[in-house]
Amino acid sequence: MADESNYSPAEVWTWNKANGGRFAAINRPSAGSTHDKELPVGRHPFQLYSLATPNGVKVTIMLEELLALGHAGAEYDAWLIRIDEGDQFGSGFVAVNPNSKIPALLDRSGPTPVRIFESGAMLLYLAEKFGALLPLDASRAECLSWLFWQMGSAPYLGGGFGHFYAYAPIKIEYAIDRFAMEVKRQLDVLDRRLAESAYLAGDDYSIADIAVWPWYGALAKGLLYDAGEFLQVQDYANVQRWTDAIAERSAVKRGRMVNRAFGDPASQLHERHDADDFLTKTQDKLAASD
Ligand SMILES: N[C@@H](CCC(=O)N[C@@H](CS)C(=O)NCC(=O)O)C(=O)O
Repeated sequence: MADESNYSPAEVWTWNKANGGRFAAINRPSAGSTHDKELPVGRHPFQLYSLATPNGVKVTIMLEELLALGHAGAEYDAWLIRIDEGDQFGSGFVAVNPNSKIPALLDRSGPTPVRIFESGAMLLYLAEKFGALLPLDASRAECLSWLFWQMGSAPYLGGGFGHFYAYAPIKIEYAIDRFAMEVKRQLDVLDRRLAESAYLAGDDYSIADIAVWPWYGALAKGLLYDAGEFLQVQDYANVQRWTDAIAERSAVKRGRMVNRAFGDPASQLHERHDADDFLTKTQDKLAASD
C-alpha cells in the first residue's frame, strides 16, 4: 500500500474550513441554528421537512404505504429542504431536529405538535401510531433488529465507503479498502438473511425493508456512488431479488419522487401536498405549464 501521508495529528484539533470534499461548505464542528427561518406548515396532520436522499425516502415511502393501506390520518405535506444550501441550519428546522439533518417530521394531529427526528424513529413512530408494517407476532423482534441494523450499518456505507470512494478530495487506499470490505460484508449479511425469507422480518414486508431498501437496494442497482462494478453487487442474488420486488410497489414508486430535486424532471416532485400532485406537479409538468 502506498504511503499516502506524512500527517500526524496536532495536540489540539483545529477547524480547517477549506479542507475540500463534496460537503465542505455545509460541514462544521458545532450544532445549533445559523439563521432565523420559520418552517412552512400545511393543512395535513403530518409535516415532513426533507430531501429524497436514502434517509429521506424511507419516510416518504412509509407515509405513501400507510395511505395506500387506507390510513387517511397519515396525510402529509412534504416540504423541500435543500441541504446543500444550508436549510437544515434554519431556526425552525433546528427546533424540529436539533441534529440539523433531514428528514424531520412534525405530528400535528393532537393538541400539541410532536417532533420526531431520526428516520428510524419516524418509521417506528408511524408504525405504532397506525398499527401497520410492524408485526405483532414473534417476527416483531426480527423486524426491530433489522431496523436498528440499518441505522447502525448505513453510516459505514455512506459516511465511510461513499465518502472516501466518491466524495473525498483525495483517494486514500487504506480508507477505501477498509470500508469496501465492510460494505461487502454488510451485503453478504443481507444476502444470507434474504436466502432464508422473502423479506427481512420474515414473510411480510415491514418497516425493516422500508429502512434498508433505499440504501442497500440503491447500492445493489449501482445507483449509489457509481460503485456497482467496484463492489460486484450483481453477486448478491437474494438482495437483487428483494430489491426488484420492492421497487415494483406503487407506494415505493411514489415515495421515491417526493422531495426529489435531482435526476429526471418527471421523477421530481419537489413538494407534496396532495395525492394528485404526483400527476400534476412533477418538474416536467410544471415546466410545460410555464
Ligand atoms: N441518522 C439520520 C441521518 C440523517 C442524515 O444523515 N441526513 C443527511 C442527508 S441523507 C443530511 O441531512 N445531511 C446534511 C448535513 O449533514 O448537514 C437519519 O437516519 O435520520
